[in-house]
Amino acid sequence: MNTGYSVKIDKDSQKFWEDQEISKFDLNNEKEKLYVLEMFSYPSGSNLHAGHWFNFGLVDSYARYKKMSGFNVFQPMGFDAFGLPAENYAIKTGIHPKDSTMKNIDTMRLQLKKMGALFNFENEVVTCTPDYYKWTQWIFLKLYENNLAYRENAPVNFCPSCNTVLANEQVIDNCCERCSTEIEKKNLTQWFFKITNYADELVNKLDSLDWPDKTKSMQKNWIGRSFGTIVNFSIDNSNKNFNVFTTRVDTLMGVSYVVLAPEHNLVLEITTKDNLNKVKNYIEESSKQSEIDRLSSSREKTGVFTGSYAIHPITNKKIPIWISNYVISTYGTGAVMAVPAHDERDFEFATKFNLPINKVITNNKEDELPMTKKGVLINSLQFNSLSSDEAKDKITKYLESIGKGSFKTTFRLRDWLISRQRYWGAPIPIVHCDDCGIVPVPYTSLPVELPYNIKFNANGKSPLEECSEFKETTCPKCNKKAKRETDTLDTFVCSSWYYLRYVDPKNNDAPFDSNKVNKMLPVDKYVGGPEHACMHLLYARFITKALRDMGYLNFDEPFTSLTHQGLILGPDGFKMSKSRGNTISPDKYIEEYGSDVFRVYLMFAFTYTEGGAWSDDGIKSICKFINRSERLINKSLDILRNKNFIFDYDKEAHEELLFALNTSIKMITSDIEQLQFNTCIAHFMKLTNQFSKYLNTNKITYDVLKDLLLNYLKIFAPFAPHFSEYYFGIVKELDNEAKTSVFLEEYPKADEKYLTRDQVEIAIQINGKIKTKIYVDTNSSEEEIKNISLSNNDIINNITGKTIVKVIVIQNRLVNIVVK
Ligand code: ANZ
Ligand code: ZN
Repeated sequence: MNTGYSVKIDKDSQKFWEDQEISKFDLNNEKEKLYVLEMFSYPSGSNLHAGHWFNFGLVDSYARYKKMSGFNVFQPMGFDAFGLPAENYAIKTGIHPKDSTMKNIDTMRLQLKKMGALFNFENEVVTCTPDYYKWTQWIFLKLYENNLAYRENAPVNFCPSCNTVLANEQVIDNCCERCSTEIEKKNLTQWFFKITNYADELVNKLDSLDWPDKTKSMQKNWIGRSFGTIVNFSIDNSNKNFNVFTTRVDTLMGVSYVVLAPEHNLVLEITTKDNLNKVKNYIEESSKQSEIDRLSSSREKTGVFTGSYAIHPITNKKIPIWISNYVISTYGTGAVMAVPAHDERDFEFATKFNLPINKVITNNKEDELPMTKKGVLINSLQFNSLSSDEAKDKITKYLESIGKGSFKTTFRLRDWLISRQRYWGAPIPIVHCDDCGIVPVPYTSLPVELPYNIKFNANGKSPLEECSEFKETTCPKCNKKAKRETDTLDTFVCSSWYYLRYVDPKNNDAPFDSNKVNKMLPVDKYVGGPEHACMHLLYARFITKALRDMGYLNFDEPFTSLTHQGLILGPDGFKMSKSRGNTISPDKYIEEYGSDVFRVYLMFAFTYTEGGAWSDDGIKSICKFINRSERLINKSLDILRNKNFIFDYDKEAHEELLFALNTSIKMITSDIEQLQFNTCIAHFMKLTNQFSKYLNTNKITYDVLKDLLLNYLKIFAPFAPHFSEYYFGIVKELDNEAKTSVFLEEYPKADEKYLTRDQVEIAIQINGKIKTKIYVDTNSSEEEIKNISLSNNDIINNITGKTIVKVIVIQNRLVNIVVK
């Protein structure tokens, strides 16, 4: 009976899993929990493509393996459903974002189900539904209550094409992350989350995470912590003073000028009359440049002298104050002390404007920097013999003692800008009252629902701003007429806590039950794209820590282990996208070959963390492999059914097989932990060959073969779930056992005792005559071989009563025992 693996098997297995509730998650299960999570996706109009399959399907194999290894696996799925694309689509087509989004979700959900993954759909969350965003708003209010949300007028990034502000994290090379339009700086009143309160912990805890090093270092650099010193300079002939931030206070004695950012609030006050025009023009000019531009090292340094001087806090010497665009106003204190012999930017600037170049000595020797060759040595004897760190410490403490400085840690990270002037997002639950000011919407009035009837237009204003039904309200405090906040929340706020809601998605009284969440979290294996390093992954960590500090959570980090899947590109080498027309739909492959062939092909053809350009070159050979495996299974089944077939048990062949089987298990279980699916499949192919070689020996017993077949199917089950489930059922029928799922079986464990098969046959002679043969490990020592030989029963029988004169061991060949 050879049915041939087909779509029918896919359907049967899926139905079986559904009937048996194989994916059903029970929080109270005694087994150790394992939370496997794939970053949820945006329900876009295009169907699931090969890339989604690569991401979701392969992680499902890992989850299935973990389930078989004894874990209570939780693998939920949901949709990140708010966002600009649906709104832009509405402007273009008139189709309401809610309608298009919900329709897309329905399609995607169906496609995900067809994948046959063990997702916990009962725990699904959809971020654009009021029963979810009610709690997103609740989180906003909690942050507000705890001084972690605030409103401020600030220069922000504005994308003229998306017509909305962007968080710093959404600006890439001064362009909008989404549409690549160059951003503009605008002064606007916006809402922020105080992520900077957590900057220190966000850096410190990174080390404890099992995340790709590159991602950790990207996040670390983004947070950009610097340990340094604040130094206070007073201004000559004035009662004013200013601070600089430096990470090299050990070079303080070499300062030859100071630079303020053009936006620094002292600039106009201290500029002398003769320099005022020049300075004003310069300020005007730099306001047009982007930060990125200004910080770029290749950019020629420009600047102007203010005419004023600062007083060095230790030497009391006068040093000129310049302004330059290489100093940015939003970092440190917006002012720097310049030490051209030790800092390249300062050196370039000093050379261009003919400013003095001084150098200092630490460790009794000069820096090896090329600039120091030009510098004039400043003798600061009290610090010369110290190391750079000792000098920093000593100088800062001295400055502290004279009230001129202090230790200071500075971060590059800015607060998270969370308000967006768009419709399709969770409304910010705030009311503006003329009398009471900013009034939070009471918790009992949540959710603040998005109105459905709305006009979409591209005039740059938020549709909510023009919707009086939504905007006009009463003040929760004084009951007078008031206006709702019309900004909505950045969708990254929605996705910063969805992994918590999954555990308790139907809770109507709270975003989640803390007990449940504390039991299931943190996520044990998180899988998603590397592009989230400085956005989602940072925001989610912040929200977790903030909720922890409010007492809702008892863990510090949401995702202990993270893997980035590679990207499956279109055949043209570009990212798959509908507009490029290079998406690969899995459907036709699944119909032609079955979903497991497609899954195994993705595993085998690409490295999970690397991905690559799509090609279906090898899919036929994977199909052939599955057919071969199937023939092997069917041949075994035939042999097993035909019970009176006479087999002659061969211990040696059996041992060889056990070695092959256990080595495969060992390799596969270690590789799948690393999500190295391609090598898992390679090991399994090898096992298939050995199995079939073994079957051809015809030296086999019923029990050995049945056991082997069951193990073979269990090993393959996570990788080819439908196929293995089907044949597992058939093997069970042999002895009229009830059909149970292979996924309720324990994943085979490698038995160490079969793992040392690199053995050689050695003849044991007594006085030159062969008495018996034994197997020993190839790497056994002479002493070991001697001991094994002498404890062999045959040999003992032959030598009892005799005296051993000597034992000659010829490694890997023979042992000769000389007796008399
Ligand atoms: C004197 C000095 C001497 C510096 C030296 C460096 C080397 P990180 O590590 O990125 O924190 N700096 C401070 N504020 C700045 C601003 N707003 N715009 C541009 N540059 C600024 O860099 C800290 C160093 O960057 C500080 O230490 C300061 O220059 C400069 F041999 O002070 B340093
Ligand atoms: Zn009021």
